[in-house]
Amino acid sequence: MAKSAAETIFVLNGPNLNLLGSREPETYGHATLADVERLCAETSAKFVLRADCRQSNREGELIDFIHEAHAKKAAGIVINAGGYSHTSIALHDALMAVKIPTVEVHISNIYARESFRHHSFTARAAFATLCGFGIDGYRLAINGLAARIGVKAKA
Ligand code: CA2
Repeated sequence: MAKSAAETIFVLNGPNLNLLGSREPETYGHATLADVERLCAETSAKFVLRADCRQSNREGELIDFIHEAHAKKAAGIVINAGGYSHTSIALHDALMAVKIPTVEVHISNIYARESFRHHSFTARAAFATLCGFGIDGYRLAINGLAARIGVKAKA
C-alpha cells in the first residue's frame, strides 16, 4: 500500500541553499544540498517517515510549499528559510496558519554571526530551532520532530 500523506514531512530550504558545498565552506561546510536531502531521506526512513524535500529562491514559492504541506496533511515541517528567516513575516504567517509542527534549522550558528541574523520571524512559528550543528542539524531536527509527533524509530 502506498504511504499515506500523514507519514510525510516537508523539508524546505530557502534562498541560496542550492549553493551549499560550492561557496563559503568555512561557514556552511562542504556538503551539498543533495547531501542534505539524502540525510533527510535516510533519517526520515528510520521513523518510517518520507521526506519531501524542496528548495526555492522565491518567498512566494516557499509559502506555496507550506500550503501544499497542509493540503497533503504533512506530519511536520523542517525549514531552513535562509535569509528569509530574518525578514519574512509572510513565511511566519504561512507557518502559523497551517499549524503543522515545525522545526527551524540553520546550518551556521546565527548568534555568532552578524546581529541582523540574530532575529528570526519564522522561528516564532516553530516549536524548536537548531543552529550551528552544520547539516547534522537536519538529522537532529527530524529526530526531534518524530519525538514531538509521537513517531518511534523502527526496531
Ligand atoms: O545558517 C543557515 O543555515 C542560514 O539559514 C543560511 C542563510 C543565511 O542567510 C542565514 O542567516 C543562516 C544563507 C544561505 C546561503 O547559503 C549559501 C551556501 C553556500 C554558499 C553561499 C550561500
